[in-house]
Amino acid sequence: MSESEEYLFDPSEFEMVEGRAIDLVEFFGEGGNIAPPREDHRSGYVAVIGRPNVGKSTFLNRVLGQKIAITSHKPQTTRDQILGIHTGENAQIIFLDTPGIHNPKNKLGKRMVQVAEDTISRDADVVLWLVDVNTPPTDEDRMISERLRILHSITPLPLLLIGFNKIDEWHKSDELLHQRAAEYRALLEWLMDENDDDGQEEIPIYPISAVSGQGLDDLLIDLREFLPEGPGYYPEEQVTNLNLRFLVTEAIREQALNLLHQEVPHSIAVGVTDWEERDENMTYIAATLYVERHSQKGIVLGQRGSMIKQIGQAARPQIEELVGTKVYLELWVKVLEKWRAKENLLHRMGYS
Ligand SMILES: Nc1nc2c(ncn2[C@@H]2O[C@H](COP(=O)(O)OP(=O)(O)OP(=O)(O)O)[C@@H](O)[C@H]2O)c(=O)[nH]1
Ligand SMILES: [Mg+2]
Repeated sequence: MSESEEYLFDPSEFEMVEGRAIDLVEFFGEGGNIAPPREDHRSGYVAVIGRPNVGKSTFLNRVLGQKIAITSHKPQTTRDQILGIHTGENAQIIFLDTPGIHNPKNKLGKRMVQVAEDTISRDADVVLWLVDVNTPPTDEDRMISERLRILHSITPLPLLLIGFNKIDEWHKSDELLHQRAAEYRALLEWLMDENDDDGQEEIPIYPISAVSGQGLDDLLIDLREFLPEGPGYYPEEQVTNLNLRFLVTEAIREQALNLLHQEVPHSIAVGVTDWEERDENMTYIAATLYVERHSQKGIVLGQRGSMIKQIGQAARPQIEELVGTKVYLELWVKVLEKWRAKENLLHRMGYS
């Protein structure tokens, strides 16, 4: 065993929980079974953007009725574009969850913001800008408005809507809600410029709760109307295009975010290093958590391996649900000096 690598999580110490198997065909689709074009069928891409922690990934999971994206009360959880497919009677709405737009401090942060901006200007038919209704616009919201203005000056933005998320926590009057709407609309005055042919007359605002589900049905009805006519792009049973290995690494990262504090979870990248189907009902998975410094390695391991053990235990039920079998999980920790600042290491970690 190399010095920078330690094996510390012995799965045999844990009793196996019964895997709550999901139907993989339902999850990933059989492929090829694309719905034929129907009259009045609509389809397209909705980019879900906003500053970190406003609830974009929670929104995606809620709308899909399945957990695809990891979530956390800590900011900067999502690092990639996460595609989720919502297929209804007469529409297929493809949601693109994005990393929170923030002022980046390293190459990983820059890459995350780039992913969000590319999703807006390259992939989206509609942009849903989620904000936290309970907070007046923050510096980050103002920065997003400025970034949107710049993107719009290069390529006209698709239709932009605002989602007032976390409405379940709003206990103030309707009048104050209107005031809040005016505060956010004011950030987009430049888009409502009547001299701009590519501008918008109004910015629709949807009060929603990704946690309680409030307002989501109405939003979905309107989103459908805003999309162009077209066939479903994905088989109707398919929920995402993400591969299982990626989802497994994310499940581990989610628990690291839950259990670790400050900069440590943000310094972690997870890679699957081994994957074997041992038998019909048992999959062996080994994964490595990469950290940036030796001190962080100690924290992730915890006293006599107690922390990495906890991360593994917490991640395993979700992984078993994803894989559909019981899972034998081995976790390792490795130092990859300042990987978030180095292009080649970002690439190696799958962030390129
Ligand atoms: N009360 C309430 N909390 C919410 C709602 N939506 C999300 N949250 C919480 O807000 C926190 C952040 O949620 P995420 O979905 O991870 O936020 P995000 O916008 O994807 O964050 P990043 O990936 O970091 O950009 C979590 O603690 C969620 O439980 C909501 O509608 N109501
Ligand atoms: Mg997220």
